[in-house]
Order: sequence, then structure tokens, then C-alpha cells
Amino acid sequence: MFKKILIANRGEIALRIIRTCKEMGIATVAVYSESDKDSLHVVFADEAVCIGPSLSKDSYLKIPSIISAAQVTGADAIHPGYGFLAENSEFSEICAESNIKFIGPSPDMIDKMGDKAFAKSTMRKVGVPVVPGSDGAITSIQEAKDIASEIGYPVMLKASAGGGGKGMRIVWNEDEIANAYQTASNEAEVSFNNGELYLEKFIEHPHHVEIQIMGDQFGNVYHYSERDCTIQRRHQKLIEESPSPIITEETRSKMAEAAILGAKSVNYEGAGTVEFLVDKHQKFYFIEMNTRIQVEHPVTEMVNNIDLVKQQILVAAGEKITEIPGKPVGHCFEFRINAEDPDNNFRPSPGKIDYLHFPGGFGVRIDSHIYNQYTIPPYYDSLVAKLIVWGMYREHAIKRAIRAFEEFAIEGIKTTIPFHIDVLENEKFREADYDTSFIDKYFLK
Ligand code: MV4
Repeated sequence: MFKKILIANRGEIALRIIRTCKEMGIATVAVYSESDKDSLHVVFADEAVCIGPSLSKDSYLKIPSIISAAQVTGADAIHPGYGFLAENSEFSEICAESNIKFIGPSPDMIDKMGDKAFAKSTMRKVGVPVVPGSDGAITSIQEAKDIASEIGYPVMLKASAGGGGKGMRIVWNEDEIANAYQTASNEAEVSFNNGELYLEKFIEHPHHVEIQIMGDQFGNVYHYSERDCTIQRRHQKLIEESPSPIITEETRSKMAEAAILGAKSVNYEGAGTVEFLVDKHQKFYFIEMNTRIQVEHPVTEMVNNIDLVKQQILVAAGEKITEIPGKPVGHCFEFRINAEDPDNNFRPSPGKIDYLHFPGGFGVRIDSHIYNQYTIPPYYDSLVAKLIVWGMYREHAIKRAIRAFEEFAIEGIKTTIPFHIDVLENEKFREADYDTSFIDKYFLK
């Protein structure tokens, strides 16, 4: 087993990983930027190394500084968390060359799944259902028009290097396609240095349902419970739940089977998430695969009663998976508490926390790095806490979440807490009668 793990991240996920390392008897090294010197991950790690100034590109994204920090502290593994370098194949390659185990998939796997058009084509070939559209990338407006007229409008143009919204356009008819192609491709070029696009049928009013999987070095791949991540705003997830309240048992088992088929066919190792869209007829389609631990992993942990970060560390160290997921128990929600003002278009609201009280009690979990009098720096993403609530049934978890939010107090900054309370009181949400247009329909202020 590893002796010392460096956590190449900050915020709640750095703390989340440190907690598991402690329970496993593994020493920890935090890295931090100048503006994170008072952050909790620095306090709770055994050692901490400052890796540069506030801007991510000068610290959390600076590969040489992170590798040096691992070398001077003698860390034998690096956990990248999510975001930053988690899906950077160059980083995972340099770790390998430096004899430091990268806790995640191989550079080759990261590249293959990071190319969304290629990943989709790979999955289609092995029999995983995918959204109808181009097989791989397209190279011209004419090709886009030809495929679109074959499969029918509306269609979507998506960036091969994208994922999660950037470089994505809905196209309702042929008149719009040339323009959409140009703007999506330019946006992708600017954001990812890669303007390549692919095209697919636009699935109307879908649910986003994803399957958590874990593969070990012996070719075993297991799946855990699915997560429903349909409550998003501008492709930022805000609420996730497990199990999905809309899929049938038949869809659930077929989706899990498809996820395992896809992962086994590429010899997947480590934690991964296979994302699907589910339409109103329960048809499901693969859209992307993520090769990292995700923000919303706790909802799966709670219903499966398994520490996914521990499983990641075990399989990275070469152990066989022995905690086989059984039948899930209960229902779990995660609410993302962001330092944003929901009354002002979710504008970021960093600054000093003047008063803080976290909820507690049965079935309530908080993953957070903030504390009273802490100042949230403006340089990073706005997630400040995750409220994770478990109940035996969905309705119980909803009532418990409302109770937890009544105890929750954060003063000094604006947060998404009022938004979550509004959603929890919404009749349609309570009846699980929602889809991807839910926020625009009920919460566009
Ligand atoms: C789609 C789609 C409809 N059809 N793809 C992909 C990234 C994710 N953040 C949004 N994505 C979508 N991809 C096809 N072919 C609709 C969405 C979508 C969406 C999906 C789930 C939850 C909320 C959403 C909000 C807008 C668009």
C-alpha cells in the first residue's frame, strides 16, 4: 500500500481524500496556493507545500511544482481529485515517468475518453446504445447537413474535446446549421484549442443518468447505483440523487449492463462514470465517460455504503476489489452549496463568512472545507459545501433535507441554499415530474 499520498487539489475534495487516507493509515501531503494558506486541507494534511500564487495556472495546474512537491516530501502516489489535472493525460504520464502512482486511469485511457467523439464511436462499436448521429467527428458543414437531414432535426453540435456544455449548440433546422457550426467550432477552438465537432440527435426533455463503475487491475469491473443529475443550470449540476426517481428496474439493469460492457471492452481501471441520457420512453443513450472521481460521488456512497475514494486507492495500489456492491439501501440527495447569489443570476459571491452553522443529525452529511470567519477566495470554483441527505425513501430524504436546511446558517456571503429550499418545496420536484428544462421553467428570475 502507498505510504504517502499527495493530494493535487483544494477545497472540499482535498479534505474528502485526506479523511479516507487517515482512515487507511496513509500519510498525506496537501499542496496549496498563496490564497489557500488558511484552507482546511492545509490544516488536516500531515504536511503541506505551497506551490505558487493564487491563479490556478500558476499553482494547481502547474505540473512541475506539483511533481517537485511530491518528490521533496517523498509521496509515492498522487490523487488528483476532480477538475484541475484530474483528466490531464500529460500529468498522468509525467507521474508515471517520475515513479509516482497517479490514482486514476492510464494516460491513454484519459485521452481516449477525453475525445468525446472517439469515446462515443468506441462504445457504439461494442454494442452500447449511443445517441444517433455522426460516427466520430465531422469535418464540414456539408457533412453536418447530410447527417442531420438523415436523422432529422433538431440536432446538437458538440465539441469533441468538450463535455459539460462548452462548444455545444442546438440546431432546429437546416437554415441554422452553418452558423451554429461556426460558433460552436470557434468556441471549442478558444476553450480547448481544438475546434473539432460531432453531431447527434437532440433528445428532448431527457434525464441525465450516470452509472458509477470501478475497475481493478485484474479485469474486474463493478457498477454501483446510478445518479440522476438532471437538475442543472447552464450545465452546472446543482442537485443529484440516487436512485434515479424515473427509471424502471428494467432500464436500471440494462443501463448498468451497458456501462459494464463499455468499461470492460476498453479494460477500464479505476473509478469511472458512464453518462447516459434517458428519454421519456425509457430509451437510454451513452453520451460521455468521465475518468475521475466526481463531485456527486457521495450519493452513490450513501446508498451503497461504500467509500469510493478508498476503493480508488486500493485498486491503484494493485489490489483486487473485494467490497462488491450489493443491493442499494434508501435514497440520497446531494445539494451543491455554491457561493453564488440565486437572486442575481447566480453571480459569484466570494468573501468572508461572518457566521456559520452546519446541520447535523441522522442521515445528514456535510462535505466542506469552510469554517466560521473563513474568507472564500475569488479565484476558484464557487462550491463551498455539499449537503448530502439520506433517507429510507425519497419523500423521507426530502423532508430531512428541508429540516437540515432549516438548521443551516451561512452569513456574510450569498449561497444557493434559498434556491435548494425552493426546489424542495416545488410540487413537481416532489413528484419527480421534472426534466432538463426544470430550472428554466420554474426558477428563471
Ligand atoms: C444533450 C441533450 C439532448 N440531446 N445531448 C450534455 C452535457 C450536459 N451538461 C448537457 N447535455 C445535454 N446533452 C443530446 N443529444 C441535452 C443536454 C442537456 C441537459 C442534459 C441533462 C441535464 C440538463 C441539461 C440541460 C441542458 C442540456
